[in-house]
Amino acid sequence: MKLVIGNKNYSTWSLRPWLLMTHFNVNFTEQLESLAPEKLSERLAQYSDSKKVPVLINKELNVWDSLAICEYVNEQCLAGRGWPKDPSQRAIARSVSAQMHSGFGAIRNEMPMNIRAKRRVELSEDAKNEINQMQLLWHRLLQNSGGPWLFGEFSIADCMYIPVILRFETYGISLLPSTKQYRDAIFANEAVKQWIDVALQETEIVEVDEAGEER
Ligand SMILES: N[C@@H](CCC(=O)N[C@@H](CS)C(=O)NCC(=O)O)C(=O)O
Repeated sequence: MKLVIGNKNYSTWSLRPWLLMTHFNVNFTEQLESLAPEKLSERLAQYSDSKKVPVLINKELNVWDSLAICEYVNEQCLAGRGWPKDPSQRAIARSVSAQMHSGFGAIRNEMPMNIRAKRRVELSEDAKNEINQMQLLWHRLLQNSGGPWLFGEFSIADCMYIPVILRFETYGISLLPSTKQYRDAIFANEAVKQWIDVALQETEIVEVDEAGEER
């Protein structure tokens, strides 16, 4: 299996399935497509009509969209271990994952992932509200599960939210005590460390993802 991803410094969507596959030791190779604007659509169109990464290629099958890839990997390689065992918890895990997938637009727009940078941005009220809403969501889930992951064991739900913690790090967002513990679990995770190590070595600059002032 091959996972086509974008630049590790910037590509939150790529990070999600990559983390799932790396954390659970799925056997895969990766191919990096630069997100620089030169011929971007043409380059990405070779993998999927969506012209987006990530794309998972398994023989004749191409699966695009980060959440669909996570679901496919969960079924094909993890025998369901990607989601909580309990059906109710699984339904909630799917709900919060879908919530991240289709929501929190202000966070996404105003705070692009930029792992190697430390920046200050002027946030809108919408973004501030989303940050509070998200931290409250994490707080409730962690209280209910006992941590260290949102549903106790590492799951696809964590893969959806870990990129946000990396954004919070870049833009110096202050964390609730419970989300600090979540942050620490994330930074101690071997798969996360591997991704960050490579992201920090990347030198390519993708202008659209550079936001804010140095801090
Ligand atoms: N909903 C898609 C979004 C993927 C996405 O937007 N990927 C970005 C990179 S992080 C991309 O390919 N951008 C290229 C472009 O928009 O031209 C997913 O979950 O995979």
